[in-house]
Amino acid sequence: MTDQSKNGDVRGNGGELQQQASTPEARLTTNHGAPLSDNQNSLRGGPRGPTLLEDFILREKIQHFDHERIPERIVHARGSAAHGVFELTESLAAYTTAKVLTEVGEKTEVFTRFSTVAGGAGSIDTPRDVRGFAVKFYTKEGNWDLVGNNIPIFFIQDAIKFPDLIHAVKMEADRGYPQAASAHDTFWDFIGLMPESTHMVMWAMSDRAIPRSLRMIEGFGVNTFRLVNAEGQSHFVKFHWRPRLGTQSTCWDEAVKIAGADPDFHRRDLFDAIDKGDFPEWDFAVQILTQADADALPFDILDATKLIPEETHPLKVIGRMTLNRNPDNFFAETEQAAFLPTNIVPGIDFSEDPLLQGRLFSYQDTQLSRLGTVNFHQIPINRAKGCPFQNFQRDGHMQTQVFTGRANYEPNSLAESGEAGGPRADAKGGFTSFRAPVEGEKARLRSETFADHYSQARLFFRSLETPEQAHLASALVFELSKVSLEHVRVRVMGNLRNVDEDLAKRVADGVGMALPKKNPAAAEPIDLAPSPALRLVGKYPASLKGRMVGVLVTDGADGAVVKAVQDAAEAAGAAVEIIAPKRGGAKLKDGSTLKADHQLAGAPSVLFDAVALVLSAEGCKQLLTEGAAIDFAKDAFGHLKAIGHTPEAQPLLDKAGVEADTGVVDLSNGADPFIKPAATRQWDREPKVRILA
Ligand code: HDE
Repeated sequence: MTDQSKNGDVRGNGGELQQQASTPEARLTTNHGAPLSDNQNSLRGGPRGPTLLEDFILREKIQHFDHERIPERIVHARGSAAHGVFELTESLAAYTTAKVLTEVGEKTEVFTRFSTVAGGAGSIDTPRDVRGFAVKFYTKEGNWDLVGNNIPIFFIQDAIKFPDLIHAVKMEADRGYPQAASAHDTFWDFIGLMPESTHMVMWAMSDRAIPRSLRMIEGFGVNTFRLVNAEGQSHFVKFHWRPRLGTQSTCWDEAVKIAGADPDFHRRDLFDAIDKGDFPEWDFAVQILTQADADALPFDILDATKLIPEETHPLKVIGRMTLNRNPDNFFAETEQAAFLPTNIVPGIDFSEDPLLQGRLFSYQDTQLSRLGTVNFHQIPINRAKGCPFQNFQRDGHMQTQVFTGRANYEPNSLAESGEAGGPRADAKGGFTSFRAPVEGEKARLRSETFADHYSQARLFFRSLETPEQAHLASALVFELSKVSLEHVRVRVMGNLRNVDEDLAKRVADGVGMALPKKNPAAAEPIDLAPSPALRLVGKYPASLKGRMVGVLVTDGADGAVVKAVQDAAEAAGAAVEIIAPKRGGAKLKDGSTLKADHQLAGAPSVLFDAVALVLSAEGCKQLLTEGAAIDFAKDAFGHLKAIGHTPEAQPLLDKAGVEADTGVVDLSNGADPFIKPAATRQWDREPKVRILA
C-alpha cells in the first residue's frame, strides 16, 4: 500500500521514497502520453492478490523492454563510436567533383565507428582481430560512408567467399565457441585451403591486430575506388587514415590480461579521451593512380588482397578528422548506425574489385534484418544531414515522414495545375557512374592477374622490424598450437613456406612439428622491395601523448616524487592515474592524503602505458605479500614498459623479477629520465622476458 505525503511524494510499503513530478513537463507518461501516478507498483487485485491484465502501464513497459534488443551485426558486432568533424586541407578538384574533397576549409560532420570483426556485441575489446574503421561523412551531396579496416587488404578476392570466411572464424557451429578468437580449427582450415588469404593472415598475426587504443590505429578504405572529375575522367584511389597519436600495440600476453581486467578497454579509452577534451585526430590521405599507373603494377589494382606500397606511390594528405563528441545514446547512435559502401557522392565511384562489388549489395540488405525496415535511413544517426533527401519512395515499416500532397510518382504534371510536383533528377549535378568499358563473356572466372598469393605476404613479413617479425612468428605458433587437426597445421605450414623459409622454420620449430613440403603456388612469388611504411616500430615518433601513466603509491610515500612524475608525464601529454592499496588513497610522508583513482586489485599495470612505484619502505614491505603488487611490477616489466621507482621499492622489484635496464628508472634523480623510456616499449628487454619464435 502506498501513502501520499503532503509534498506529493509517495512512500511504498517498505517506506522507500517514490519520486513524484511536480510539473506536467517533468512527469512520466506512457509511450502514448498518458501520465503515470505510480512507477513502483503494478495494478493488483488487493494488496497480495494477482496482477491484473488490465494494467496497460505494466504491459507496455515490460513489452517494450522485451523488444529492446535488435539482431547484432553478423560481423563487426562489437563497436564503439564518436561524432566528429572532417576538414579538407587540400583540394582534389583535378580528380573529382565531390564537394567534400574539393572545398578546402569545409568542415563536414562525421560519425566514426570502430569495431572488432569476429566477436559478438558483448565480447572483449582486445582479441587478436582486424579492427573496423567506418566513417560516415554527412556531406552537402549526401552521406558518404568510407567503411574500412585498420589493415589495408583483405582475406579474400571475391565476395562469394565472405560467408565461408566468416562462418570459419566465428565460434564453431556445433559447440558455440571460441568467442572472438581466430585460434581454432575451422578458421585455420579455411585459411590453409585459401592461399589468397595468406597475405591478410600475415597482417592479422602481426601486432596490428592487437592495438593499444582505437585512437592509435591506422585506417584504410581497402578496396580501390574511383575519383571522377568534371571532364568525366577517372583515377583510381586508395584511402588512408593516419593517427596523429601514432600507432601502438599491446603485447599478446598483455592483450589477454586486459581482456580480464577491463573487457571494455578500448571503448572506455575512446570515451574517456573525448570526454576530457583529448580529441583523437587522423590525417586523411589518398594514393591516386591513372589507368596507366595501375597497368604498370605487378599485381591487379582490383585485387583486395594487395596493397600499393607508399614508397612507390606516396600518400597525399588532404584533410584531417577530429573526433570530438561522444554519442549521447549508445543504442540510438552507435548500434543503429548503418554504414553502406553504396553511400557515395557524385565524383566518387566504385571500381570493379569483385570484393567491393559484393559489398555493394550486402550492407543495404543486412540493415533490413538488423534494423527491420527499408526506412532505416530516417533514423537520426543515418539521416543525410548536410542536404535534404527527397524522392518518391513511400510508406513501409516505421515511416516517420509525413508526406503531403498527391505527388508520389514521377513524371507528373501536377505543378501545371499549382500542386507541388516533387523533386526531379539533376542531369548535371546528379550522381553519374563512370563510363567504364565492359567486355568479355559471362562466366564465373578469376582473372589470371589475381594469381600471385604470396609475394606481398613476403613483402609484409620482410618489411617488419625484428621484434615485429618475432611477434608475428609467435602469434602463428600460438594460433596453430590451438589447432587440433594436424593436417590443417601441415597445410598452413606448406603455404607459409611460400612466404618465407625462415618464418616457416621458426613457426614449425615453435609448434614442434617437422617442416612439411611446400604447397604448390598458383604463381611463383617474387621478391619485392621492402616497404618500411608497413612497420609499426619506429614508424611514428615515440610519444607519451594520449597515453596513460599509472602511479602506485603507498602510505608513507614521498608526495614530492608523485608530483614530479605527474608534472613530467602531463607535460609530455600523458594522463596520470593514482593507484593505492586502498581506494580512499594513501597517507603521504607529510601527513596529507593523496586520493586514489583505483584500488590496486582493480588496476593492474596492463591498463597503463608506463608505471611508477612510489613506495615507502614500510609500504613496500607490506606489498611483498600482495600478489596484485608483485604482478603489477612483473607485468609492467614483461610488457616492456618503463618502470619509474623510489629506491624503497627495490625489494618489490626484486621479488617481481624486475632486472635493471634503461627502462627501469630510479626516481631519486627526478622524473625526467623516466619520461623518455615511458614514451616507448623497451624492445631490447624482450628476449629476457619471453621466448619468441
Ligand atoms: Fe564488411 N560487412 N563485408 N567489410 N564491414 C558489414 O554490414 C561484407 C569487408 C566492414 O561499424 C556488415 O552493417 C561483405 C571489407 C566494417 O557498422 C555486412 C564483405 C571491409 C563493418 C558486411 C565484406 C569491411 C562491416 C555487417 C565481402 C574493409 C562495420 C553489419 C564482400 C574495407 C560497419 C553491416 C559498422 C560490416 C558485409 C568485407 C569493413 C554483413 C559481404 C573488405 C568496418 O553487410
